[in-house]
Amino acid sequence: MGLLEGKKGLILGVANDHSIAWGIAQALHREGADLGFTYVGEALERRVRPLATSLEAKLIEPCDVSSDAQIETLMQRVREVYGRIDMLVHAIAFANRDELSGSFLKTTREGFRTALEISAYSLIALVKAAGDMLVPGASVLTLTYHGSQQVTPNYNVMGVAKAALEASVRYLAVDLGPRGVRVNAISAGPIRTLAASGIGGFRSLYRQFADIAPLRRNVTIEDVGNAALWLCSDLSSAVTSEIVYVDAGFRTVGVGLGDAEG
Ligand code: 0WD
Repeated sequence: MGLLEGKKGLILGVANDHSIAWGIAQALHREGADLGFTYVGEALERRVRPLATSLEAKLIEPCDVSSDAQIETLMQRVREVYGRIDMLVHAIAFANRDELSGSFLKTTREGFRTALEISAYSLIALVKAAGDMLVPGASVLTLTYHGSQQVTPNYNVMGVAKAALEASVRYLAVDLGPRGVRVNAISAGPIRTLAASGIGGFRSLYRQFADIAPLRRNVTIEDVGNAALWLCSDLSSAVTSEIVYVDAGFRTVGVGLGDAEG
C-alpha cells in the first residue's frame, strides 16, 4: 500500500511537464494520493489538463492567486469534490522579468508589491481559504530558493519575496501547529523551468552549480518530488516550520571546490 493511500492533495503551480510541481505531483501520485490541480489562463490550461488527467485528477480548476475571489471559488470546488485537504502544495512565483536582471535598485514599488503578493502572500491566502479542510495530520508545502538568504545575481526582488515566504512558513507553522497541520518549504537548487528562464543569467548559474555542488550534479524535479513526498507523508510527522534544502549540498560550499583543487 502506498504511503499516501486515501489522502487528498491540491497542487498549485504546474505550468508544464518541466515544472517542479509536476515532479511533486508524480511522486505523490505514485504513493496513492488523489490529486487536484489548478492553472492560470487558457494557454496553461491546455498544458495542465492532459497532465492532470494522466494522474486521474478529479479536480482541474482555474486559480490566479492574485484574486481572493478565485481562491474562494477554488476552495468551494475542493470542498465539493474532496471535502478535505491532506496536502497543499504551493509552487508559485512571479516577478516582472525586467526586475530579474541587473541591479536590485531597479525594483519598483509596483514590482515589489507584485512579487511579494504572488510569491509570498498567496501562501497565506490559500491556507486561510482552505480553513478547516486542512485536517489534523495535513501538510502544507511551498518552494523556495537560497537567494532568500544570500545574494544571487539577478534574483533581486524574488530573493526578498522568498525571504518573506520562508518567514511566512514559520509563522503559519505556529498558527496551524495546534491543529496538527504542518507547514514546510523545500529550497531547491536551480532547475530549468519556465519560471527559471525569466531570471537573468540562469543558464550560467545552472552550469556552474554542478561544478560546485558537493554531489557534482544539478537537481531534478524527481529529486524535489521525492523530498516533497517525505514532507507530505506521515514519515515527517514531527517536522514543521522547516526549510529543507534539496540542492545537492550547494549551500554548504563557500567557494567553488574547483578553486581548491589545483
Ligand atoms: O530553479 C528553479 N526552477 C527553482 C524554482 C529553484 C527553487 C525554487 N523554485 C520555485 C519557484 O520560485 C516557484 O515558487 O519553485 C516554484 C515552482 O516554479 P518552477 O517549477 O520553477 O516554474 P514553473 O514551471 O514556471 O511554475 C511556476 C508557476 C507559473 O508558471 P509561469 O511560468 O506561467 O509563471 O507559477 C504559477 C504559474 O503556473 N503562477 C501562478 N499561479 C497562480 N496565480 C501565478 C498566479 N498569479 N503566477 C505564476
